[in-house]
Amino acid sequence: MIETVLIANRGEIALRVARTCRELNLRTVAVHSTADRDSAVVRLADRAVQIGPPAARRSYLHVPAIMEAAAQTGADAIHPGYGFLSEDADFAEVCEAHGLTFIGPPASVLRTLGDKATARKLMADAGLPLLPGSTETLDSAAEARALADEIGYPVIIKAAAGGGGRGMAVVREPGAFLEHYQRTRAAAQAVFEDGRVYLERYQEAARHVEVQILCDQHGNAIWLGERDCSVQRRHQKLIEETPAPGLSPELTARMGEAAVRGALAAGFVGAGTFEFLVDPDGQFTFMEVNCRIQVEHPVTEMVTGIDLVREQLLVAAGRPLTTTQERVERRGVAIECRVNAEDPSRGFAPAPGVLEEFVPPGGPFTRVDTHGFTGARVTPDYDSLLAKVIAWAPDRDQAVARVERALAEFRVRGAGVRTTIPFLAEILGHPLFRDGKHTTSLVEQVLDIERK
Ligand code: MV4
Repeated sequence: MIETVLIANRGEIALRVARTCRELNLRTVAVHSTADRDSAVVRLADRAVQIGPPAARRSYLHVPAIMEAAAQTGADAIHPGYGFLSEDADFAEVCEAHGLTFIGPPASVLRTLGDKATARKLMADAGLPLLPGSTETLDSAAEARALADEIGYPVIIKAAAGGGGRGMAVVREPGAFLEHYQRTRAAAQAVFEDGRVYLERYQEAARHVEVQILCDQHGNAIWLGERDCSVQRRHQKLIEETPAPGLSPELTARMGEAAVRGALAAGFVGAGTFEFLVDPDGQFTFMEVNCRIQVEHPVTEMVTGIDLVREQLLVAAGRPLTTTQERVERRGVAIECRVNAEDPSRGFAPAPGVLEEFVPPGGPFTRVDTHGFTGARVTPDYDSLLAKVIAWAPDRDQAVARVERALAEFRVRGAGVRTTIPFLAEILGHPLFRDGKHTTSLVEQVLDIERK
C-alpha cells in the first residue's frame, strides 16, 4: 500500500486530496511555491516543502524540484490533481523511473489519449460514435481542404496536441479554409511544438456532456453517471450538474457503456472522463478523454456517494474497485457553481487580493470546496478558482434553489477582490437554464444581451 502521498498541486484540489489521504491514514506532503507558503494545504499536510518561486514553470511544473521533495520526504506516490502535470506522460514516466506511484493512468495511456487524433482513431475502432471527420492527422493543405469539402461546412480544425478547447478553429465556408488551416497549424506548432491537426464536422448548438469512469489494474471498468457542463465561457466551465437535464436514462446509459468500452480499449487505469457532444436530436458523439480527476468531480460524488479521490488512491495502490456497476446507484441532483476571483464587468479579468472577509455558505446538502479563508491572499499567479459551491437535492428545481441560496450566503470581500457570484446567480435565473434547455451558447447569449 501507499504510505506517503506528495500532492503536486495547489488550491482547492490540493486540500481536497489531502483530506481523503487523511481519511485513509496516508501521510501527506504539500509542495508549494513561495506565493503559497501560507496556504491552507500547507497547514493541513503532514509536511510541506517549498519548491520554487510563484511562476508555475519554476514550481508546480518543475519536475526536478518535485522529485527532490519526494526523495527528501520519503513519499512513495504523487497525486497530480488537475492541470499542471496531471496529464503529462513524461512526468508519469519520470515518477515510474523513480519508483514513485503516479496517481493516474500509466504514462503510455496518457501519451495515447493525450494525442487527440490518436484517441479519436482508437475510439472509432472501439465502436464509439463520432462526427464525420479525419481518421488521421492531415499534413497537407490540399488533402485537408478536399476532406473538408467532402464533410461539408462548417468544419472544425483541431490540434492533435490540443484538447479542452485549445488549438481549434471553426471554418464556415470553403474560401476561408486554407487560411484557418495554416493559422491553426502554426499556432499548434508554436504552443505545443506539434503542428499536426485533424478535422471534424462542426456541430452547432450542442450540449457538453461527459461521463465519469473508474478503472482498476485488474480489468474492471465502471461508469458513474454523466455531467452536463454546457455552461461555459471561453472553454472555462462555470456550472456543472448531474444528471444531464432532459437526457433520457436510456441515452445516458448508452453513453456510459460507450465510455466503458472506450476505457477498456485504451487500457485505462484510474479516474477519467469521456467527453461527448449531444446534438439537439439527442445523438451523442465522442470528443476526447480527460485523464485526471476533474474540477467538477464533486457533483458525481454527491449523487453516487463514492469518493473519487479515494478510488484513485486505492486503484493506484493495486486494489480492486470498491464497487461494481450493478451497485452504483445515483440519487437526486447535484449542481456545482465555480466561484472565481474575476470581475464579470471587466471581461472576467482576474481580480485578486487579500480576502478581508471570507464566509462560505453552509446548510443542508451544501458542500464548499475551497482553499479560501479570511486573511488569505489570492495571488494573480494561478487560475482564479476560489471556491466550488455544490448543492444536492432530490430534484433539479430544489437543487437550483439550494445552490442559489448558498451563493447568496457567500461573503467574500477584500480590496480589489471581485467574484463571479452575481454572474452565476444571473445564469441560474435564466429561463433556458431553468428549463434545462441551454447549450454551450448560453453564456455568450447572456453576455450579448448585456452588451446591447
Ligand atoms: C467541437 C464542437 C462542435 N463540433 N467539435 C470544445 C472543447 C473540446 N473538448 C471540444 N470542444 C468542442 N468541439 C465539433 N466537431 C464544440 C465544442 C465545444 C465548444 C465550442 C465552442 C464554444 C463552446 C464550446 C463548449 C464546449 C464544446
